[in-house]
Amino acid sequence: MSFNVTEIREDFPILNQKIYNRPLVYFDNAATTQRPQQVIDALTKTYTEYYGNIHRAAHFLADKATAAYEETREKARALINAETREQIIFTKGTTESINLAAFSFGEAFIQEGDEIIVSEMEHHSNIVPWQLMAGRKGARIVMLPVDDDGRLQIEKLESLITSRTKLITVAHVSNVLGTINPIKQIAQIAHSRGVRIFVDGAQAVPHLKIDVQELDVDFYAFSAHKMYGPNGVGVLYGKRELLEQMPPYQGGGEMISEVKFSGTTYNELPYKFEAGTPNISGVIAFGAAIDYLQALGIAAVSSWETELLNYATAQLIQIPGLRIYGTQAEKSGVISFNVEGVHFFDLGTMLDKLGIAVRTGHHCADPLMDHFEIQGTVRASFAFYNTKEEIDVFVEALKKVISMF
Ligand code: C6P
Repeated sequence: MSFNVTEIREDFPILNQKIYNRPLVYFDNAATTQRPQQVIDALTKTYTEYYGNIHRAAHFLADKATAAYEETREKARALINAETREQIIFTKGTTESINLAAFSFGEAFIQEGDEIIVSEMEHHSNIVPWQLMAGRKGARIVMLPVDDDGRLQIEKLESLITSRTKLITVAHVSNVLGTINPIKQIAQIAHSRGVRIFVDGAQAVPHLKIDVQELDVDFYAFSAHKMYGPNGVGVLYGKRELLEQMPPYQGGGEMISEVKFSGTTYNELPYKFEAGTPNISGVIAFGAAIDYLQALGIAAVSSWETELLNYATAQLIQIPGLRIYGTQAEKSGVISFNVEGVHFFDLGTMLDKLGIAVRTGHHCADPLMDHFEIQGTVRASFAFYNTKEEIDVFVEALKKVISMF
């Protein structure tokens, strides 16, 4: 083990409690992670010491809040190795980042009859905004399929690209299958045909080292609440030449340069895309979450989570009638499964009564459910604060629940 999980868990007060009289086992980290005391303290400190509206006022509190807010922008830039801080746009989460990109990219670059390729394993957040944009612009959505291991059929990508294809959008890591997609390879194929690539990194940034320049992606989106930070904060990264050509997504304060009734000019990047008072304390506390992750080291986090994934998978595949969805080798710490003869919802409810938090249902990925011809799954998803002992408790509980049906 590359780091001390017992010590790490002491930073997460919420983990140290009993649910229905049993120690909490929190395996719903793909939905949202828990926050360390350092993030909670950063939030409290903002409200108790230097809260003021940013970028606007000439007083001490506002100046200090502005500096702390902009410091997080630099931390987010460094985390994903973006070229400049102006390419980091704060949003309220991955969903808003995708809606922003779909709207503004669509306005700038999509014409009637154009095509957008969307992978079959996408979360609804990375499907619906593109459908809305396609509806407005008269464009067409084309699907890139997965195979039965939950692997994207990259070999089909070349033939799906036509002279009308403008963008391909794909998750870096699937929230259902855990599949890690070969983003660099997809970007190379896309760029060789003059197509842009958008990457939904919601399930990747908390678990993998991300370098947007090395991956050579055009856009990258992620959420703070899935990486030990506050909810209501997210990031959209974009290549500067694209962001500069794209019109604002929302109008309001701070995104303008000058407003006249005869016409308005817009602020420079990134403020052009940050209308209104943002989640000031949330962004500042997000900085503390990035510091926390960086101090642990993403490589150490990744390797511990892979150990947990392998440990859990080895035990689960022994259970008769249990099928795991998502079996390709390159996988992050997410296990979706069903057990023959038992409804996923019943499994999840009974596990909850034993103190174990998992997610059940379609995981906001209906097209993927259709691919596997299922209504939903049970999903266990791991974070660096999880332990092998918790996996043992989970597997024992699961066997007990199955035996009751
Ligand atoms: N997936 C899950 O349980 P927001 O809600 O905007 O922070 O993230 C949306 C989103 C986008 N893409 C992927 C790949 C995601 O996993 C999610 C959120 C959660 O799987 C909640 S549905």
